[in-house]
Amino acid sequence: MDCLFCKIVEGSIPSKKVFENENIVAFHDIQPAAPIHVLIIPKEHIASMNDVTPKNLPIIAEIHQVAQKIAVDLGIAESGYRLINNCGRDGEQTVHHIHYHLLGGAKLGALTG
Ligand code: IU
Repeated sequence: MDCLFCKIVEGSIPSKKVFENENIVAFHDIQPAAPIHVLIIPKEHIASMNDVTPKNLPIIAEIHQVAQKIAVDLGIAESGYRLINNCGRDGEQTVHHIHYHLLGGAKLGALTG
């Protein structure tokens, strides 16, 4: 499958990983939108939020636990952060392997629509 994030999971495209276990990989975004900008992805290819099924829910839940851990490890748990999923065209999803943006390290601007 020609999926950039599957290649990052396999290691054929390099990334700066901050976390990895049997289900999940997290790595620094190449174009950070905040001082800390990490992408958290399941190793399994799920194209978008629209494709999450009951079978996938344990991994989606685990992504939240991983986000907590990374926030602690990177020192932003107390100051706060955002966990964002972009879905589809209007959500400006550009990579079609579900991913969660963990953003922090500065006071973030208001969400705009
Ligand atoms: P989006 O939610 O699909 O818009 O986010 C995709 C993100 O993937 C975006 O922030 C990119 O900077 C990031 N990214 C990356 O980290 N490495 C890459 O090789 C590519 C995109 I292409």
